[in-house]
Amino acid sequence: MKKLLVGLLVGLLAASPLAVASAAPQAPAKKTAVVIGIGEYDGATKSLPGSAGDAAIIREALLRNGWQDANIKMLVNEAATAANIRDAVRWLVDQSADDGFSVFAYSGHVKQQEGDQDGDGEGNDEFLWPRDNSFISDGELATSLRALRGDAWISVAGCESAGFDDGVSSPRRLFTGASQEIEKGYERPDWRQSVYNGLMVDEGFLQGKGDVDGNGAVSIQEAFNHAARIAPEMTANERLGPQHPYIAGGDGPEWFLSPPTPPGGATGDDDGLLDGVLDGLLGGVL
Ligand SMILES: [Ca+2]
Ligand SMILES: [Ca+2]
Ligand SMILES: [Ca+2]
Repeated sequence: MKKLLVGLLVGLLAASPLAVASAAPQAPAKKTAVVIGIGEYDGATKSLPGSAGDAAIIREALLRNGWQDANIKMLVNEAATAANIRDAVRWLVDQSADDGFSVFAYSGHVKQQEGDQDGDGEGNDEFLWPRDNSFISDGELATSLRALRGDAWISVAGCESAGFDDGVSSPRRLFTGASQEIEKGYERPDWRQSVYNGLMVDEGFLQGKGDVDGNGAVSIQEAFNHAARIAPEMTANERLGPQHPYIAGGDGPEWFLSPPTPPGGATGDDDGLLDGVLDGLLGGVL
């Protein structure tokens, strides 16, 4: 049975490009990302030792989980102007698809101001702090991110991170952040990373320390829980108080950057074989 299937598929695929398209029941989901890390600013704005490092480890985690380099837009330091950030968010929304997975990750300063500057009814507004010191409000960012189609993971590493979840989190949009809206977020200069991303992405994902259930795959929630457990005690003695990472949205118990192989393996049944063969062949052809 298995040999017959393979032979049939190879015949179909060789026939014509049209046959390839119609023979594929599901193309691999499109995965796109915007990763922003701002440690060096124009003017007198204080440098941050961890933001560029945050961007690098997030990129590494995405690459290890099937994101293509060409589909990860990196805006680090010099490149992270307000105009470029707005362009990148627009690009992310344009690229998003109902069956796709988008990631928006920010690491940098956050500005908080009273007085409902962006007119969304909040007493306090938070702003992304681009390297050219031209701020982007939480209201503007939330409006853009709410237009994302498909699944999305939004991650903010900064002070008052949770303040950016203004209707962003939803069943298909998982929002995580370094701190509650009334808290600061901290850096680990010795790691060249923030506390939050150092724990969540470097330790949680890349070093595998988040894999609490031991199934060999680290879910976003597992990596987050690793950070949420350790960050408050790591920052307990900070003058402005500890940080407690924030999470909201995302239907179901666990989200994976790339889903783990189901028990029994991908070749455990004929359906699995079919998908595996098609993915493999199409990967080579396209
Ligand atoms: Ca606002
Ligand atoms: Ca807000
Ligand atoms: Ca796991």
